[in-house]
Amino acid sequence: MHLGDDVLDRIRTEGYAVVEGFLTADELAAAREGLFDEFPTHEQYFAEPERYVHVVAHQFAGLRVGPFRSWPLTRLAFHPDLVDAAERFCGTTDLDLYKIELWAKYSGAVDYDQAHHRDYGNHHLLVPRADRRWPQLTTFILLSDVTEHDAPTKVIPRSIGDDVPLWPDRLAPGELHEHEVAVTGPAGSIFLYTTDVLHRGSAFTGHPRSRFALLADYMARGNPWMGKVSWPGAALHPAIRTLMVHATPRERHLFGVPLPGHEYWDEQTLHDVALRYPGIDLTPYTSPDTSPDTSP
Ligand SMILES: O=C(O)CCC(=O)C(=O)O
Repeated sequence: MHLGDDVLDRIRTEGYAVVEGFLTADELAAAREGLFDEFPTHEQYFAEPERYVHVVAHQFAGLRVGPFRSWPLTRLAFHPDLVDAAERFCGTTDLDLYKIELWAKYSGAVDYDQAHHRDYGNHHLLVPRADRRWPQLTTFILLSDVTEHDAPTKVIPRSIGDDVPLWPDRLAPGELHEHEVAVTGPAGSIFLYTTDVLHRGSAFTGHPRSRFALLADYMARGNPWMGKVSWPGAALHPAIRTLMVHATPRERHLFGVPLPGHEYWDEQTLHDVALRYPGIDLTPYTSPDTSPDTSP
């Protein structure tokens, strides 16, 4: 679903937006299939929780960095409507997809409750600018229905949160709970927010319950004081091979691969990259004039 300017305006004014029906039913079904290559389904987990203690050993045990084995799951992180929204929000097509994660939570074994915090704490070496220059757009694509009982993210609108000093990046447990809004919605919804916005993970309030989400975070490329994951550091992972073979030049560029027309591409690199990633179509990189415009 196209994310209109009204959605971007809400992110700018309130710090976040929740949009239902972002994914089509087919996109959601295909992604959920891939999700359950990585994590047990609700039914599998609750039938044998003792078999899956590793995914609930602590709050973050159900968090996995992408890309993933499943291409339909991985490609949600650069869904064309998400990339389009991120380009408009960050004011450039020269974007860095700086983190992809999958997060599975299951009720019962672990307390997912958190204090309110701002994500820039571990997405940024410094602090975000108050004038919102160099924004980081962070997102959760819900892969299961999330009600009040399903450990929804809770967010503090900017109208309240902006009065709280940027540092420290987190509040005391319980602080500002009276102002928080629960991010609920059916599977296929998207929650978008920025790294200077107060929010927190919350506990399940029912049992047995589960929550699944794919997280994808964007910023303008070339700002090394911000970021989180190193794609070159993950390059030996088989899922990176799948990504390199299936992605378009535009999609590869979100991970840092030079566009067609870049001086990196010459006879030697075309030959050796083809050896590294059998099946990759490098034809676009042989024709310099196909390079998309990346000006702001
Ligand atoms: O999982 C959530 O709902 C939010 C978690 C969160 O904010 C965090 O771990 O930084």
